[in-house]
Amino acid sequence: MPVATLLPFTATPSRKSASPTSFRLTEKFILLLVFSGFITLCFGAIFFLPDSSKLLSGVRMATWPQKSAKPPCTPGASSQFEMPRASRSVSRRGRHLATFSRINVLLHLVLSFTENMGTHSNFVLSSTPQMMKFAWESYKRYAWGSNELRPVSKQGHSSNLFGNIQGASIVDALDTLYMMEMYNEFEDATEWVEKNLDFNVNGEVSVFEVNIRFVGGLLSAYYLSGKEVYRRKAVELGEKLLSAFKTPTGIPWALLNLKSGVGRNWPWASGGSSILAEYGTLHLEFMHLSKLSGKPVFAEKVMNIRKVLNRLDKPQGLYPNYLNPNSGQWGQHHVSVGGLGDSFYEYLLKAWLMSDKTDEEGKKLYYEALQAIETNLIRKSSGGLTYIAEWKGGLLEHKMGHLTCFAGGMFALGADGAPGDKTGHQMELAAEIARTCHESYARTNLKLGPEAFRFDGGVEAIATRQNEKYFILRPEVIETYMYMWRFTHDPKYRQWGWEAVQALEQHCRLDGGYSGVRDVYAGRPSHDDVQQSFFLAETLKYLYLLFSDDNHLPFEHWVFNTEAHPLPIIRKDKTDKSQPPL
Ligand code: DMJ
Repeated sequence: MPVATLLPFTATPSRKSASPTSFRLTEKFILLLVFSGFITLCFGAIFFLPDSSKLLSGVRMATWPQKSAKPPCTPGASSQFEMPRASRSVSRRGRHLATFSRINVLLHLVLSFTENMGTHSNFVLSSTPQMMKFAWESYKRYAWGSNELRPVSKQGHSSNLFGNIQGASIVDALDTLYMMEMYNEFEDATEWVEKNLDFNVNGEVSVFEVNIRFVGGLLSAYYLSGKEVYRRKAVELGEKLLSAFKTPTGIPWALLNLKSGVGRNWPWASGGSSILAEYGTLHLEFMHLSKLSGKPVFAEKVMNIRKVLNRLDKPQGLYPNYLNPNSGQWGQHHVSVGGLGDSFYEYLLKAWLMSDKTDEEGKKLYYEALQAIETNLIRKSSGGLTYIAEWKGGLLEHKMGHLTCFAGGMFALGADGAPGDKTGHQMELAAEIARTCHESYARTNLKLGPEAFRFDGGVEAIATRQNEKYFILRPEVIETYMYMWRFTHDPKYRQWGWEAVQALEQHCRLDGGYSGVRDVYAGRPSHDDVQQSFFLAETLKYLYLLFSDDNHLPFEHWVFNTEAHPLPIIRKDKTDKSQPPL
């Protein structure tokens, strides 16, 4: 029986979602949009009308087909979403016409928005699949089978994270395609996975990245579609990753050669250490691998990580980012809720939720860690912005990463179970973090968030170092908006998501796909030429969920891994024979 029939993809249909009418933008916001539409229209007309008015209609109609949430199911029908001929000719006509394409996308957004003001959330909801279609079709046209797309040079791209495994964007996108009802594209992806996804390759991979993107993506695709190939591939890859745990403590290596089974750590990591956010972000996927394979070994490996951590003293109750897998001792005392630490905390909370709230140890560890973070790391700026600093041997660095912005969503997700009547307090903290992260976007020229922003030297929520000003299509801020929307239904979170959609369309969308930008404070974007696989897995999925009904992938049935791949809650009901003993 297909697994999907066992798992509610949506919750009880009777549950009312936030109605579109509950979303009322301020008049100021509407006026601003109408005004920007007018300016855009004038700008486009001045520069481009002499070329051809047909070009305008070609780009508009083909790029943003109206009301086409569900793609036709006939083979080859996806061609209606291909870049139109007009648009391809645009790509050959240099910088001005590339600008033209972006301007017209924005123009269409503005005009469509004003036409659809009454059903704004529905409009944005139907826009995000169009963004996904464009990202997917671009990847398919220029980089099919590669790990990622280079949208400027229009070719494939592979970072060293995946060794010689191919197709990261395909596997990362599977569940987003499925939930957006892009079934033709999902079938293309399935065919590629069946024929080409190969883990018997000689190359060194990041255990963490391969786990969250490939194992997580395959597991979700299996649970959503019920296709056996995804279960088989997830277990096959999980078995290969087991070699990473061959260390004296069982704390896994960061890097693993999939062919030889030899592991090692990042050369830059303090004292040859493994990284908290890497070895601490295997739990959800490995528990599901045990469930789906009937082999307890996966669960045993991740439960052992807990045991090792439980034996160690924590400075001020905090978890340092570095742990030596040979000695079992902490490395440098650097603590962060952003890079190097982030998803370890997320997985403590989600381990408890995914276990149907039976994993009491996960719960206890999460709320204790959160208390230590609040005491030692969370501060308020003189301008009233709450932020999460980094801790280096007892000294605070007043910097917050874009990665850290996921914490708003995590605090909100965990607020309900908070001990000692702290639910309200944790929701307030979550809202404060969301506000600060929104400010980090609002205080830039491009209205996209920098990689890291600071609260010192007279600035607040602004990047001051050149190497922290980039934006690589990361999802964390939108992820937090999505959780905040689901738990509060405060319309500002959808407004903020809409602002992000506009900025992405205006500055990141090129005629060859979506690209990150090098400096969010620059007058004009300089593109980094990478469409990250997590843009399809996370950024677009969280945007879609932000504007969806709450009963779409409801939290009472699903937990998202750190790459936004939904995994079902493992029910404690012992009569469920599909659950092997762990
Ligand atoms: C994703 O791969 C995951 O969210 C991970 O936990 C860290 N960040 C990237 C996207 O920013």
